[in-house]
Amino acid sequence: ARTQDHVRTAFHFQPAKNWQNDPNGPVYYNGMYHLFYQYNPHGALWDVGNLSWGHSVSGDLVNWAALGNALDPTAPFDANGCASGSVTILPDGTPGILYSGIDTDRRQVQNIAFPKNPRDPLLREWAKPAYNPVVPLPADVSANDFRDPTTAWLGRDGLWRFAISAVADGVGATLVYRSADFLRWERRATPLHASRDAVMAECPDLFPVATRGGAEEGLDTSASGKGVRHVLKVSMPDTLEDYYAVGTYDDGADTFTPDEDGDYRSWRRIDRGHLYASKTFFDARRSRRVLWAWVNESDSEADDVARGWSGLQSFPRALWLDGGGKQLVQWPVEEIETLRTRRAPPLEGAELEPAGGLREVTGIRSSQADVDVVFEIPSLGRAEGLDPSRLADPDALCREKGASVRGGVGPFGLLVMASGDLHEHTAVFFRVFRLLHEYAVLMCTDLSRSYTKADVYKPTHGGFINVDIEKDMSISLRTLIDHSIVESFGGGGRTCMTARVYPEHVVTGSSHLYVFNNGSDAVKVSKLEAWELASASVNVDDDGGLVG
Ligand code: DQQ
Repeated sequence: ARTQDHVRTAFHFQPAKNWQNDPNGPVYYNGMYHLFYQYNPHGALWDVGNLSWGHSVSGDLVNWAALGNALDPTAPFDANGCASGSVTILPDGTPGILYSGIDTDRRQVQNIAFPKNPRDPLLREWAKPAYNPVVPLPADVSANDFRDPTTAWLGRDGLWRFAISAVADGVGATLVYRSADFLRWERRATPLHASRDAVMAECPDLFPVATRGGAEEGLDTSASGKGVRHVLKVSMPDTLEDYYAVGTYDDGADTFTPDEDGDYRSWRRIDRGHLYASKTFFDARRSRRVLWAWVNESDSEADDVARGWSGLQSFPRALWLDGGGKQLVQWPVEEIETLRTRRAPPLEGAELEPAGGLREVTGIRSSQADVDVVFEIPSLGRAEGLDPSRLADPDALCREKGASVRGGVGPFGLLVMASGDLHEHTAVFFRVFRLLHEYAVLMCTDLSRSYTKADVYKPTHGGFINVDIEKDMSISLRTLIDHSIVESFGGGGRTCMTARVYPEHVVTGSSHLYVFNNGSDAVKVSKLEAWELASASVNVDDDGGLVG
């Protein structure tokens, strides 16, 4: 039976126990989805010297069966850790792992691995050829700053490329290597992208997106030509945030040119909350690009050790380029609907009165739920004014104007993982501001009342949503609630916000779900679908025990 661990999730990917971080080598192969991940098989804390690649398979991206580790730090070229990397399907159908090893001299080098038995549909065992590393540490790159090779792609010249994070001669860069046979690689003279802004832009990901009017389809990593743009994404270790830019990839020079100027940190965010080291793959079964990302803990290491595990993966998201061609849109993969059990009685048409409107969403276990709600606003007349300079820091604005601070249009939204007395609750809400000639829609996740436990990191997440509020006069919100993680998708997935919560009321009672309105105008709930989600089978063996 599931241990009474109130932090453990019901439908997010996590190993049965121990530490996990980055998603590695996600791939759809032979009718099954594989997820590898940075794994410490010996405990609940990160220990780079003991990093293995954990490995699970799934038929639906929701239920997962744990397999043995795919890579362990056993060879001279990875003795001090098997760090992050990717999987590429070669023309003959063989999957190849490209990963960073920390070798016996603690240098970061790039290695290759192939399935020991290519006929094993589960790809349980992987062989690491003795000729590794296939890319040793270059002379101008520091030993600690050369890692995270991407899935490789083919240029129109039929040559392979992969991108990799490096600091070369003091410049944070994303380098490109090229090969005819996937074994012998040569570095391109110029980086894919370089910036003095970043000391080390980790976990790069370069992928194509379709430009046809916000087409939701995904493209194979090697796609190029008409109707294709590219996205370069990087992870910045100092702020633990993922950034991306839409731009043009030139497969002649192997360069990426972002549409919008500026250094990495001025790029757009994959998620305005707590999410890092994201990696996408092309899901050929459903022709979609799917994103995984690591969501670490906000509580103390002591708590993690006591629980025996640390780290979640975000729920897999399909992602595509929005109609305007400027930003990505992300949405939970539709397979999540297979977990929907009870549905809350409809609240459509409910009016939330101003200054304290509150309606409970009943009839479901709201600690594992999927909520899809649309708020309709009657008028923008009372929208608070905002100095345009404040657009630069939505987090600060959300901190300053939390869910309990009365507003004009908003705050309105959801209270999730709430105790019956509201002593603990996490607010996910919107506030509409009037600028000089237009309006801005701010989305916040306010954790200040999420849990009463002291000495725990309680950030406030904020982000503006790129929607035309004057045209729509409504704002949509989809929120996945799963015990200690709350993932929100505002504006149809234009602004995403992931939060970790550790409420204590769950020990003695159940959680509650509300819609609320602290604005000066009434707000109407024009749509609300709230489903209880069943627990998925995630890395548990058939008798429901948790396998290590
Ligand atoms: N985590 C891995 C590195 C990567 C970092 C090691 C990002 O390869 O750069 O666990 O979280």
